[in-house]
Formats: sequence, structure tokens, C-alpha cells
Amino acid sequence: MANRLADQLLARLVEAGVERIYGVVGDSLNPVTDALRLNNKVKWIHVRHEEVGAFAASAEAQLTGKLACCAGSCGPGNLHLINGLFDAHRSNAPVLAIASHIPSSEIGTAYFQETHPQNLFQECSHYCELITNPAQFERVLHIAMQSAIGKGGVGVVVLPGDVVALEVPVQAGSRSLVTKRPSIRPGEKDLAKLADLINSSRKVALFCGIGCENAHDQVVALAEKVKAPVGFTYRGKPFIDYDNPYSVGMTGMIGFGMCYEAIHECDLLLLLGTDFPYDKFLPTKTKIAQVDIRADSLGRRSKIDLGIWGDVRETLQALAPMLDTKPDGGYLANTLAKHKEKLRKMNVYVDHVGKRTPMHPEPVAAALSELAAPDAIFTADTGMCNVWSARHVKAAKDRRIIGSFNHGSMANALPMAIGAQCTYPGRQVISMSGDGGLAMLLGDLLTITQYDLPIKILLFDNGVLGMVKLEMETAGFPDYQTDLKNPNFAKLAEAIGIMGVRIENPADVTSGIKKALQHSGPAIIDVVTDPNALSIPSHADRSQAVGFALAMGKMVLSGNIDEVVATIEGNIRHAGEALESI
Ligand SMILES: Cc1ncc(C[n+]2csc(CCOP(=O)(O)OP(=O)(O)O)c2C)c(N)n1
Repeated sequence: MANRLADQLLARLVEAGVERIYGVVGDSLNPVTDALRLNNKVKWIHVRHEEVGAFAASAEAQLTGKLACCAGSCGPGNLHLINGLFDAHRSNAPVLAIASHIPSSEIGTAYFQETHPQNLFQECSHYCELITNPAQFERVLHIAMQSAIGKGGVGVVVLPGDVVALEVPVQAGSRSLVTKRPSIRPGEKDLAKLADLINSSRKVALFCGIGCENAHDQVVALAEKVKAPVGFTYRGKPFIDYDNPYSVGMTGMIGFGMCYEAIHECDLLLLLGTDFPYDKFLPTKTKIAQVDIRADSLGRRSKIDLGIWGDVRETLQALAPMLDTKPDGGYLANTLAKHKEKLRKMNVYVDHVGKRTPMHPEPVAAALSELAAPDAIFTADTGMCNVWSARHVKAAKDRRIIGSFNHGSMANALPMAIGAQCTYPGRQVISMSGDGGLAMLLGDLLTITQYDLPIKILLFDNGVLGMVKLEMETAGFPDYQTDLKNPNFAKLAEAIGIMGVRIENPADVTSGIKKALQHSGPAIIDVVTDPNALSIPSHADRSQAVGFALAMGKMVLSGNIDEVVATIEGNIRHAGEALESI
């Protein structure tokens, strides 16, 4: 029996469990879309920008742990995929990208739309190969998918339109994919070393990353036994920051609570399944032991006294009987008491909402967290949404929060929400979007209406590229070119068939969010927030405060006194917190 390579591609994708392909159709992809039409088992999600397709696939893969798929036509269609693929790759999310290509006879001739995809995708994939001969097809596709799954990240097949249209005999006995992950248990000697280190240390702290995804109970049990405060990264938060009385928040620029102090004041820091990149927030003088399933992460961010190559869950399970129960020497109790106090100060704008407009964003995020479903999926845009969601969206056993946490791209939240909602049609999906972020890939609001995806977008409409404004000011530059002249996004939503709720007054926050969440279709909640709202890092260094003062001084001198006054007025309640943290 013979059929087109494109039909065989679809058959293999079905076998691999791929349920949908996000992309934009186009000439060289036509045989693939035609095979899709006939196959009818894989759904095509027609996005308006390929970058959105790649982000959506990244989200699907992150949420399910399974292979997701996106596609772009030759040249520009491929190029548009790249930013979203970087996000997937950096998040170790298994994604197959189908990069269709110019006719194979034209390769190397500077043909219309010619690029060299193997070069372009090299940095954002584990594997990227061009298929020019049908005999390569089954094996190369297998390697791309197996690399994406096995190594965690992107695999790319580059398929010239003419090759994929070729009729070829169906190959018997395609190789099956291995998708079940092994659990890696460290050897007894390594476990004994780790147990010794923990037993001989008086003050132990834990810092948990995405590698703790399946280890919530083991982490909490360990913390209980050795009286350790538990800090986490943003990727670790959804899995660690619920039902955890030892939780002390996050370190880093968007951090909160006592995490920074806890990991600096302990005698032994355990890094569990984390590759947290901001090494200046990690201690340099404390003893450190690190556990990770990825051996290349061991010792990457800080010097370690002991590295353990293993799965966090397996390691902690095997370790438990080897550990002595520590008496609470006061370190944990003191850290938790200070953490509570820090949270009280951080929540000052949540607990005392006030009437000032434009309103502070914190109570908006907190209200969303209260009103959202217990199993909601939140996606957060890069920018201040990361801060508000990290601090004010409460984790819960069945909730998920994802963002572009390793790649740090703007405009990720809406595309990720599209991937999340396509994958989980019955769950509440909420995109926490910045106005810069939403506008960047605004066209894909139409994807929401096209598929009637009931996504709720909570838009922090502060009229500014807020995080960059803050970065400029803490570095001593007056903010420049950060303003956004925005439309009324609620009206814009209504114009394209999405429910629009505009909130300008703090008193309307709860009712407005409720109304949108209760709506059965998509909604944009356009909340006008303060462009000068500051987020005080849990641990700011002196230079940031000096830089900020300098920027304010420069603004006064250049006649921008109104903005300086608005900044002071808007953040007066954070003043004590700011002074304390430096
Ligand atoms: C694609 C991309 N461009 C630029 C940046 C740099 N950057 C990081 S955050 C940010 C501002 C985001 O503004 P907005 O979406 O309005 O959110 P806000 O911070 O105001 O909440 C910018 C420009 C980036 N991370 N990604």
C-alpha cells in the first residue's frame, strides 16, 4: 500500500498521541493540511501568528507532560515559530515542530522564502533535521519526537513541500515511542552522605523548583522532620506552596517573604529540583547539597558541597528513614514568624484597598485568586504580572500557574491560555496579561472567538511597560519610551464578540471579576491600574534604592514632578517595607 508522506506523518502523530497541531497553513504545508483533513483524528488549531502556536504547544506540553505539536510554512512561517519554541525548549516541554520548507530542488539557490531551518532552529531544539528522501522519513521523525520527549524540549522536522507530497509505500513496523519516564534513585552511598550532612547540620533550609512537581508530600514531610523552612522558585510554587505550613515564599527580583533570609541564614541549603538562574540571590558561604534528575544542573548555579543525581521524590522517599528528627531550635519558628509579618506588609494594599484611582494592582490579583476555581489554570505575562501572580495568586493542589519563566518573553500569557484551554476545555483558564503583552500578539484574540474558547483575560491596564519602567528607575534612569496609548480594551473586546468588563474603581473589582468568570464565553476584564505601582523585592540591594532616588531626582529636574508625586502618593504604604528591605 502507498500513500503520501504527509498521510504517514499524520498516522505517526496519531500513534504518538498528538491531538492537535497549532499553526498557520501555507503553500509548502498544504499536503500536510490536506492529510489532516482526510485523517480527521488530529485537530488543526488555526492561530493568527505562528509564535502563538508555538507558545500554545509549549503550554500544552508543560501542563500534560506529553508531546505537543506546532507547524509553520516555509521561510517566514518557520521564523515566526522561533520565540515560542525557545520558550518550550527552555521549559523542557516536549514539542514537535513541523517546519515545512521550500521545494527540495530549489534548496541552496536563494529561492523565494528560502531560509536554512536546520541553522535557525539549532539553538532552540535538541534535534532538527531536513528530510529530502522518503527513506529517511520514519526514522528522522521518530528521532525528533523521541528527542523532544526524552531530553525535554523541542524536536524539529524540516519537510520540503514536494517531499511530503510524495506517494511512497507505507513502511511496515514503525518504531514505537518510549514515553514513560524512569525514576532515578541515587545509590545508597550518596544517600548516606546526604543524610549525614542533614543530620549534622543545625539549621537546614529547602529551596524547591519544578523538579518537585510530584514531590509535594515528600518535601513537606522532610521540612517537618528537619524543621526546615521551604522556599521555592516560581516554577516550583504551584507544586509546593499549598498545604505547606513551612512555606516561606520566593527569592529573586519578584520574590516575597522570608525565602532570601532563610536560604542565607541556614547551615545547610538543599536545592531540590531547581536550576534557578539568578545566582546572585543564592548564598555563597552556606553549605549546599543539590538533588536533580538532570546531572548537568548539578553545581551550575552555585558551588555545591554534595551533588545527588536523582529524582527528588525518589531521593526524599529513600532518605526519610535515614534522617534524625530535629528538635525545633527556634530557626524554623523564627523564620515562619518573620515570614508572616512580611506577608502582612506585602498585603497592605490587599487588606486596605482604599478608593484611590488608578488603583493598585495587588488587590486585583488577590481578588482574582479568591474568585477563581480551585482547579483553575493561570497563565502570567512576563512583566509585572509575574510579580502580582507570584505574590497574590494562591496555589492549590489542582491549580496550575505557567508563564515564560525561563525564557522571559513578553506576550506569552494569551497564547499559553489558548494551548491550555484547547487541552482542557472544561477547566477555567485565566490569562493574566500586561497591556504591552496583550497588544504584542493582539491578533490572536480572534483565535479565542474562532474556537469560542471561554478564556478569561485579566488585563492589568497600566498604560506603560511597567516592569521596564521600574527597571529603568531602579538603575537610575528616568523612564523613557515606556508609555502605551491604550484603547478601552473592554470596548475592543466587545467589538470582536468577547465580553468586555472595564474596571476603573477599586469598589468594582470583585463584582467585575465575578461577572466575567461567571460568563460562559471568553471575557476581557480591563482593569485600569496605577502605572507607578512599585513592587518591592523581598531583598533589595542598596544600589536599587539609590538608583530609584536618582531617577526621581532627574525627573524633578527635567520638570516631570507630577509623575514623581504620583509615584510617592501611590506607594506611600510600601515605604516602610522598602526601607526595611535595604
Ligand atoms: C518579546 C520581549 N520584548 C521585550 C521584553 C522586555 N520586557 C520585559 S517586561 C516588559 C514590559 C511588559 O509590559 P506590559 O506587558 O505592559 O506589563 P507590565 O510590566 O506593565 O505589567 C518588556 C518590554 C521581553 N521580555 N520580551
